Amino acid sequence: MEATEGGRARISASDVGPISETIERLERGTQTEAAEWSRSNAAAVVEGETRVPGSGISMAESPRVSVVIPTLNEAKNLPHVLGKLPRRLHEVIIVDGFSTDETVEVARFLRPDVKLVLQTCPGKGDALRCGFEAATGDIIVMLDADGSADPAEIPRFVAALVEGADFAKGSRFRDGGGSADITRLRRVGNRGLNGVVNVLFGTSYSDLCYGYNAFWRHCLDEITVDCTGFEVETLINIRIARAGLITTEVPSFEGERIHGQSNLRTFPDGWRVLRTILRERVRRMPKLHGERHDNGAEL
Ligand SMILES: Nc1nc2c(ncn2[C@@H]2O[C@H](COP(=O)(O)OP(=O)(O)OP(=O)(O)O)[C@@H](O)[C@H]2O)c(=O)[nH]1
Ligand SMILES: [Mg+2]
Repeated sequence: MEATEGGRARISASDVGPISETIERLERGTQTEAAEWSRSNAAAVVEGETRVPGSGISMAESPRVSVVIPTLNEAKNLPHVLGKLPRRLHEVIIVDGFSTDETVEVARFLRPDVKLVLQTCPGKGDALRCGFEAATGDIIVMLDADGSADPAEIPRFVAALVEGADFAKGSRFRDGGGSADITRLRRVGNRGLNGVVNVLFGTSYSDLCYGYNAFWRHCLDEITVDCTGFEVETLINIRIARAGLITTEVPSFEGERIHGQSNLRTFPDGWRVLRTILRERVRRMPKLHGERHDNGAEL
């Protein structure tokens, strides 16, 4: 493996040995199994298929699904995430740029077909913006890389879109969802901010600040991401609602981050979310449309 100026190693074919050792060093036991699973899964992308539950369609036929995964020092978690991705995805996009661990090398090793995007500014919002720009699928799935979001739920999000939603919004607080990760303080903050959005924008969201969502690519026209940080989900949710697009909430279970620590800072980032809500409220937008919810409620 050859070192680059930034101290980051660059992978080449002859590096499979060292990277393999890295994977094993990173994670022994079950994690190594996950890495194995991931490598075979990458090959199966060509051969296997995943059916979209209830829709009778194959993800191999239509639609093409792009998964956008922002990463900041997630080398140890990536085997868990990439190893559980459904087969027959159109593309997997990792957006990095500021990791100081071997995130990029591990991603390339586990998933040789990964599309690697280097973000231009720090922050999850900027990473998603870059990932959306690079995505070429019909459906775009936003997935965290910390191991908390279960990639096996992707077909459920796709099914919600195939069944008529423009935006499939993950929710930890719908029946069937849950979280082992959210702290009491963040739960209270999320509920409060969620309530403010529902009042100001006439929505009936149940989980404002959740990173697991999917949408048809035409939604990109409405959700131009022009923020850099963790307020990005709030911005997207508000713009989707204001554009009058149909949202279905998909129950989702958030596990614990497997390795490392959250990059979210409760108070500064909570403040950024609140500022975003207020800014969006006064922003001149096209006329508000009533938006149908899956259960007929207005969003
Ligand atoms: N590329 C990139 N990814 C980031 C950045 N900050 C966070 N991420 C990624 O975004 C995802 C969520 O970040 P976490 O640190 O787990 O934060 P969290 O507490 O789960 O916050 P939420 O995802 O908003 O609920 C993880 O995959 C991170 O690696 C960043 O600056 N750049
Ligand atoms: Mg997290």
